[in-house]
Amino acid sequence: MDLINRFLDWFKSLFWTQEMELTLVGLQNAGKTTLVNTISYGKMDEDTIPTVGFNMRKVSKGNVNIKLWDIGGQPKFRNMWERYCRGVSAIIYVFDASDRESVPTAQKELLELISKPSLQGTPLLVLANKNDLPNAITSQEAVELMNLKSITGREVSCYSISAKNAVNIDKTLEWLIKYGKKTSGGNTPK
Ligand SMILES: Nc1nc2c(ncn2[C@@H]2O[C@H](COP(=O)(O)OP(=O)(O)OP(=O)(O)O)[C@@H](O)[C@H]2O)c(=O)[nH]1
Ligand SMILES: [Mg+2]
Repeated sequence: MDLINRFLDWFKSLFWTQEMELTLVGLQNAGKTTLVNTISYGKMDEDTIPTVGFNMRKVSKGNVNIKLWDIGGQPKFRNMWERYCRGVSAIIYVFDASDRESVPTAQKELLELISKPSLQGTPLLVLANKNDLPNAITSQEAVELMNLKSITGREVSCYSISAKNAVNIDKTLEWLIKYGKKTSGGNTPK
Protein backbone atom coordinates (compact mmCIF):
# COMPACT_ATOMS: atom_id res chain seq x y z
CA MET A 1 0.00 0.00 0.00
CA ASP A 2 2.76 2.33 1.04
CA LEU A 3 4.58 1.52 -2.15
CA ILE A 4 1.50 2.28 -4.22
CA ASN A 5 1.08 5.64 -2.47
CA ARG A 6 4.68 6.49 -3.02
CA PHE A 7 4.36 5.53 -6.66
CA LEU A 8 1.27 7.75 -6.96
CA ASP A 9 3.07 10.69 -5.35
CA TRP A 10 5.97 10.27 -7.69
CA PHE A 11 3.61 9.96 -10.66
CA LYS A 12 1.74 13.12 -9.62
CA SER A 13 4.95 15.03 -9.16
CA LEU A 14 5.83 14.34 -12.79
CA PHE A 15 2.82 16.33 -13.86
CA TRP A 16 2.85 18.98 -11.21
CA THR A 17 6.45 20.00 -11.02
CA GLN A 18 6.85 23.37 -12.61
CA GLU A 19 10.23 24.73 -13.60
CA MET A 20 10.62 28.46 -13.34
CA GLU A 21 13.51 30.69 -14.13
CA LEU A 22 13.42 34.25 -12.80
CA THR A 23 15.81 37.16 -13.04
CA LEU A 24 16.07 39.94 -10.46
CA VAL A 25 17.28 43.30 -11.65
CA GLY A 26 17.19 46.86 -10.36
CA LEU A 27 19.62 49.51 -9.10
CA GLN A 28 22.27 48.77 -6.48
CA ASN A 29 20.99 48.73 -2.89
CA ALA A 30 17.40 47.98 -4.02
CA GLY A 31 17.30 44.76 -1.98
CA LYS A 32 17.51 42.02 -4.63
CA THR A 33 19.94 39.78 -2.78
CA THR A 34 17.99 40.27 0.45
CA LEU A 35 14.83 39.18 -1.39
CA VAL A 36 16.56 36.06 -2.73
CA ASN A 37 17.62 35.19 0.83
CA THR A 38 14.11 35.76 2.15
CA ILE A 39 12.56 33.62 -0.60
CA SER A 40 15.08 30.87 0.14
CA TYR A 41 15.12 30.84 3.93
CA GLY A 42 12.24 33.03 5.15
CA LYS A 43 12.84 36.09 7.29
CA MET A 44 16.37 36.30 8.61
CA ASP A 45 18.84 39.00 9.38
CA GLU A 46 21.65 38.18 7.07
CA ASP A 47 23.92 40.99 5.95
CA THR A 48 24.34 41.30 2.24
CA ILE A 49 27.25 42.67 0.30
CA PRO A 50 26.88 44.36 -3.08
CA THR A 51 26.59 41.73 -5.79
CA VAL A 52 29.56 41.56 -8.13
CA GLY A 53 28.33 40.28 -11.49
CA PHE A 54 25.59 37.81 -10.61
CA ASN A 55 24.58 34.99 -8.29
CA MET A 56 22.39 32.01 -9.10
CA ARG A 57 20.27 30.23 -6.49
CA LYS A 58 17.89 27.28 -6.87
CA VAL A 59 14.91 27.02 -4.54
CA SER A 60 11.90 24.73 -4.39
CA LYS A 61 8.48 25.93 -3.30
CA GLY A 62 6.10 23.00 -3.16
CA ASN A 63 6.11 21.57 -6.65
CA VAL A 64 7.82 24.54 -8.19
CA ASN A 65 11.54 24.51 -8.81
CA ILE A 66 12.82 28.03 -9.18
CA LYS A 67 16.13 29.15 -10.58
CA LEU A 68 16.86 32.72 -9.48
CA TRP A 69 19.38 34.90 -11.26
CA ASP A 70 20.36 37.81 -9.01
CA ILE A 71 22.25 40.45 -10.98
CA GLY A 72 24.35 43.31 -9.61
CA GLY A 73 22.71 46.71 -9.89
CA GLN A 74 25.78 48.95 -10.01
CA PRO A 75 26.12 50.88 -13.29
CA LYS A 76 28.97 48.65 -14.51
CA PHE A 77 26.74 45.54 -14.34
CA ARG A 78 23.64 46.98 -15.96
CA ASN A 79 24.67 46.01 -19.48
CA MET A 80 24.39 42.37 -18.31
CA TRP A 81 20.74 42.69 -17.34
CA GLU A 82 19.28 42.01 -20.76
CA ARG A 83 21.34 38.86 -21.32
CA TYR A 84 20.19 37.38 -18.00
CA CYS A 85 16.57 38.34 -18.62
CA ARG A 86 16.40 36.59 -22.00
CA GLY A 87 14.06 33.61 -22.08
CA VAL A 88 13.16 33.68 -18.38
CA SER A 89 9.66 33.01 -17.05
CA ALA A 90 9.41 36.49 -15.52
CA ILE A 91 11.53 39.53 -14.74
CA ILE A 92 11.49 40.88 -11.19
CA TYR A 93 12.41 44.55 -11.05
CA VAL A 94 13.20 45.65 -7.50
CA PHE A 95 13.53 49.28 -6.47
CA ASP A 96 14.14 51.04 -3.16
CA ALA A 97 10.78 52.67 -2.37
CA SER A 98 12.30 54.59 0.54
CA ASP A 99 14.84 56.34 -1.66
CA ARG A 100 12.70 58.72 -3.70
CA GLU A 101 15.72 60.38 -5.29
CA SER A 102 16.74 57.16 -6.99
CA VAL A 103 13.32 56.53 -8.55
CA PRO A 104 13.83 58.49 -11.81
CA THR A 105 17.00 56.46 -12.50
CA ALA A 106 15.23 53.23 -11.56
CA GLN A 107 12.41 54.14 -13.93
CA LYS A 108 14.75 55.02 -16.79
CA GLU A 109 16.72 51.79 -16.44
CA LEU A 110 13.52 49.73 -16.31
CA LEU A 111 12.04 51.24 -19.45
CA GLU A 112 15.34 50.88 -21.27
CA LEU A 113 15.57 47.21 -20.33
CA ILE A 114 12.07 46.21 -21.31
CA SER A 115 12.25 48.05 -24.61
CA LYS A 116 14.70 45.37 -25.81
CA PRO A 117 13.05 43.25 -28.53
CA SER A 118 14.49 40.06 -26.99
CA LEU A 119 12.45 40.64 -23.83
CA GLN A 120 9.17 41.34 -25.57
CA GLY A 121 6.19 39.82 -23.77
CA THR A 122 8.12 38.57 -20.72
CA PRO A 123 5.96 39.08 -17.61
CA LEU A 124 7.24 41.83 -15.34
CA LEU A 125 6.78 42.17 -11.60
CA VAL A 126 7.87 45.50 -10.14
CA LEU A 127 8.57 45.42 -6.42
CA ALA A 128 8.56 48.60 -4.34
CA ASN A 129 10.87 47.28 -1.63
CA LYS A 130 11.63 48.53 1.92
CA ASN A 131 8.02 49.34 2.80
CA ASP A 132 9.06 49.04 6.46
CA LEU A 133 10.88 52.38 6.17
CA PRO A 134 9.08 55.69 6.73
CA ASN A 135 7.72 57.56 3.75
CA ALA A 136 8.17 54.61 1.39
CA ILE A 137 6.43 54.87 -1.99
CA THR A 138 3.20 52.84 -2.09
CA SER A 139 2.38 50.48 -4.95
CA GLN A 140 -0.21 52.95 -6.30
CA GLU A 141 2.36 55.76 -6.30
CA ALA A 142 4.87 53.43 -7.91
CA VAL A 143 2.55 52.84 -10.87
CA GLU A 144 2.68 56.59 -11.53
CA LEU A 145 6.31 57.28 -10.67
CA MET A 146 7.65 54.27 -12.57
CA ASN A 147 5.32 55.01 -15.48
CA LEU A 148 4.05 51.44 -15.47
CA LYS A 149 0.90 52.23 -17.45
CA SER A 150 3.12 52.94 -20.46
CA ILE A 151 4.21 49.29 -20.48
CA THR A 152 2.09 47.19 -22.81
CA GLY A 153 2.22 43.78 -24.45
CA ARG A 154 3.09 41.87 -21.29
CA GLU A 155 1.72 41.03 -17.86
CA VAL A 156 2.77 43.78 -15.41
CA SER A 157 2.04 44.13 -11.69
CA CYS A 158 3.49 46.10 -8.84
CA TYR A 159 3.57 45.14 -5.15
CA SER A 160 4.84 46.93 -2.11
CA ILE A 161 7.09 44.59 -0.12
CA SER A 162 9.68 44.41 2.61
CA ALA A 163 12.31 41.86 1.70
CA LYS A 164 13.86 42.38 5.12
CA ASN A 165 10.67 41.73 7.12
CA ALA A 166 9.22 39.21 4.65
CA VAL A 167 6.12 41.33 3.97
CA ASN A 168 4.06 40.40 0.88
CA ILE A 169 6.49 37.69 -0.18
CA ASP A 170 3.63 35.15 -0.45
CA LYS A 171 1.76 37.47 -2.79
CA THR A 172 4.93 37.91 -4.82
CA LEU A 173 5.46 34.16 -5.18
CA GLU A 174 1.80 33.59 -6.07
CA TRP A 175 2.03 36.14 -8.87
CA LEU A 176 5.24 34.62 -10.18
CA ILE A 177 3.83 31.11 -10.16
CA LYS A 178 0.68 32.28 -11.92
CA TYR A 179 2.27 34.41 -14.63
CA GLY A 180 5.62 32.69 -14.90
CA LYS A 181 3.92 29.49 -16.02
CA LYS A 182 4.33 29.76 -19.74
CA THR A 183 8.03 29.34 -19.42
CA SER A 184 9.87 29.73 -22.65
CA GLY A 185 13.25 29.52 -20.98
CA GLY A 186 14.53 26.66 -18.92
CA ASN A 187 17.86 26.04 -20.45
CA THR A 188 18.54 29.23 -22.29
CA PRO A 189 22.30 29.73 -22.35
CA LYS A 190 23.27 32.92 -20.53
N1 LIG B 1 14.81 48.50 5.77
C1 LIG B 1 15.01 47.63 4.77
N2 LIG B 1 16.25 47.42 4.29
C2 LIG B 1 16.40 46.53 3.28
C3 LIG B 1 15.30 45.83 2.72
N3 LIG B 1 15.77 45.04 1.73
C4 LIG B 1 17.10 45.23 1.68
N4 LIG B 1 17.50 46.13 2.61
C5 LIG B 1 18.86 46.60 2.87
O1 LIG B 1 19.33 47.29 1.73
C6 LIG B 1 20.73 47.06 1.55
C7 LIG B 1 21.01 46.52 0.15
O2 LIG B 1 20.42 45.26 0.01
P1 LIG B 1 20.90 44.21 -1.10
O3 LIG B 1 19.94 43.08 -1.05
O4 LIG B 1 22.33 43.89 -0.96
O5 LIG B 1 20.68 45.07 -2.43
P2 LIG B 1 20.95 44.61 -3.94
O6 LIG B 1 19.79 45.11 -4.74
O7 LIG B 1 21.23 43.17 -4.01
O8 LIG B 1 22.25 45.47 -4.32
P3 LIG B 1 23.35 45.12 -5.50
O9 LIG B 1 23.76 43.72 -5.30
O10 LIG B 1 24.48 46.09 -5.30
O11 LIG B 1 22.66 45.35 -6.79
C8 LIG B 1 21.15 46.09 2.67
O12 LIG B 1 21.69 46.85 3.73
C9 LIG B 1 19.84 45.46 3.08
O13 LIG B 1 19.82 45.02 4.42
C10 LIG B 1 13.99 46.07 3.27
O14 LIG B 1 12.98 45.51 2.86
N5 LIG B 1 13.92 46.99 4.27
MG1 LIG C 1 22.81 42.08 -4.66
